[in-house]
Parts: sequence; structure tokens; C-alpha cells
Amino acid sequence: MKLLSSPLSPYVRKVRIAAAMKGLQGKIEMVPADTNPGDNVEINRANPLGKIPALVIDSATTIFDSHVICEYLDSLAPSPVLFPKGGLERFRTLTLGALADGMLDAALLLVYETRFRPEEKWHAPWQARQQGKIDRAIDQLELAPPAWSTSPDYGHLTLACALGYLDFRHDGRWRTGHPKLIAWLDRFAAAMPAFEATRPQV
Ligand SMILES: N[C@@H](CCC(=O)N[C@@H](CS)C(=O)NCC(=O)O)C(=O)O
Repeated sequence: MKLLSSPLSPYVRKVRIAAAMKGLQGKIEMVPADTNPGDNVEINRANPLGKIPALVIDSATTIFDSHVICEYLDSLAPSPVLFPKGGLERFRTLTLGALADGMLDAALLLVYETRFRPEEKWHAPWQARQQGKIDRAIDQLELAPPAWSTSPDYGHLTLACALGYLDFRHDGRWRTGHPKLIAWLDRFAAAMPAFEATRPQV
């Protein structure tokens, strides 16, 4: 399998950690893909949305997005279970994953605002709206950071990648006033060596 990827993408990081958890790293070749130009033919052919990660499984099958790829990897090996198979547990995991993906989407839009738009078009109310999504999520998570029993699941790994991205691109400002979530991320990093191994470096 080939993963269209960048070492700086938090969504790719999710997939790399999921692959490590499932013991599948050796089966996935990383293919560097730069999304910044917007007209990267290889990426746009793999995913018309022009986004990474995209996983090429065979000549007829490419899958995206990061959630779908993680669910696919989960189906290839029995343990640890990334997506509980049923019951409320499954929907708690999916909801935590959706919350963390939403934080990532807002954090990425804030980066893209200043990367892809000229300064005179930066719009402070819109930036504040995106920042509000992140801040509310962080405040809610601080009340009760999501525990795991035997091993972190997809929801936990997505949250860790979201916090890691806020550290990387938003100066770790989320940390102020959120000691329980900081301790939670430290626990995740200790349980999951792939988190440190995939830390983005510029
Ligand atoms: N929902 C997607 C989001 C992926 C995404 O936005 N990736 C960024 C890189 S970190 C990208 O490819 N951006 C290019 C663009 O939006 O044009 C996923 O979970 O895979």
C-alpha cells in the first residue's frame, strides 16, 4: 500500500500512529505529497478534494479520508481495537474522533487563512469563530479527559494528534489553564511511542 502523505500533516500522523498500533507500518510505503500548490496532479487524481492522506490499496482502489483509512487499517489486524464494534462505546469513540477532527479542521483553516490569503483579506471575526470551536472543545475536554481501558482507540489518537497540531502550529496556547489535558497527552505519549516518533519537525 502507498500513503500519499506529508510528515507535517496531523491527519497523516493519525494514520501513521494507527498503522503502528496495528503493526502494519512495514506494509505501507510513504509517498511524499505536497498539497500547497493545489494543482498536484498525483494528489488530485487520488483524491479529487486535493487532500492528504490518501491510501492507494491497489491499482483500482484508493481510499480517504484519515478516518476511513484508520477504519480500514483496523479491519486488517485484530488488535488493538481502534473502533469498538458496537454499542454506545463505538459511538463515543466516533464522537470523540469527530470532535478532535473538528478541532483540527478549525486549526488548519486558521493556518490556511494566513498562508493562502493576502493579509488585507484576513478576517478577524471569522478567525475568532474558528478559534472559538477549538477553545470550547479544549474547555470541555479539560472537565473530563477521555480515559481508555486497555489501549487508546481511534478517538484518543485523533485527540492526541489535534493537541499535537495545536502545539506545532498554534504555539501550544491550549495548554494554559488545562493541566488535566496536558497530563492526558503525556499519558498518551507514554502509552504510544509512535506519537513521539511521528512528531512533526520543520
Ligand atoms: N478530513 C480530511 C482532512 C485532510 C486535510 O485537510 N489534509 C490537509 C493537509 S494537513 C490537506 O490536504 N489540505 C489541502 C487542501 O485542503 O487543499 C482527513 O481527515 O483526511
